[in-house]
Amino acid sequence: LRFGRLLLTGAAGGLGRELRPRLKAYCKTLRLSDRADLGAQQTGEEIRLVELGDRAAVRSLLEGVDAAVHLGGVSLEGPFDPICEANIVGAYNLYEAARVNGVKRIVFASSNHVTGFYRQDEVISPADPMRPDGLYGISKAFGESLSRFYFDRYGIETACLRIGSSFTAPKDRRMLATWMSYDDLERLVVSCLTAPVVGHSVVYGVSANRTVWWDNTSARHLGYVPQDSSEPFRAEVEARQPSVDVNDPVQIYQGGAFVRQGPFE
Ligand code: 15L
Repeated sequence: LRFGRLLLTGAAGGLGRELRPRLKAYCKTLRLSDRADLGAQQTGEEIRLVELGDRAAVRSLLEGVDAAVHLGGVSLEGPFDPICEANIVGAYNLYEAARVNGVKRIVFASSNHVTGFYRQDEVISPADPMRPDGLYGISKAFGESLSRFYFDRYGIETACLRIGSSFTAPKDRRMLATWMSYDDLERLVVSCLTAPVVGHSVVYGVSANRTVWWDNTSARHLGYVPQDSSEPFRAEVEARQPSVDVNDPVQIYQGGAFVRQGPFE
């Protein structure tokens, strides 16, 4: 047990549900928040139904918290207003709440869609300029900039996780490169919570796959060593998706299907 109280936002989402039981091992109390139903409160849990756009509610959500894992928000490409409310206003509310309540470390779920307009034949690193592939990616880019400011100005440490595709298994050829197992997700989040120094770091959330688009060398101080790989799924994925259309933007760019969505007005 390293923490008295940890906060997990977005606890009802796909990754929140995975991390909920896993993070309990690292804290006395796990505070869980979401706008959606979180089910029954288990021993060692505190459940809070909170809209990230509600500044006062988010402020009290971070009271008495040692560190936060911020997964909350819209997780897909879509119209601007909901993304703005949850991901842009919501991220601001969260960092202001961290500042006011003295929370010193945040693990922020960013996304590979911050750099989704790089090509699948390029290997990039967190040092490369952002190339968001839509409004969702732009909102995550905002979160990365915001957290950098809160580190430079107020000393609040953040690890920005540019999560690839964290599902039970890779679903298509793209995910052979972008896949991160749930066990590696846990390893990454725990590394970021427990590393002696995080500062402001950006790391791609990906397993040790054979096909590599992202170079995490600059984040080695976090101590994240992925143990899983998409390789055992390759034969099955390639059989299901036998050919790749090299002229299709979905197969040209790292962001996949996200790159050709919208406009929404
Ligand atoms: C994301 O950011 C989404 O939240 C997730 O549902 C996946 O689509 C993932 O990216 C991906 O790029 O595969």
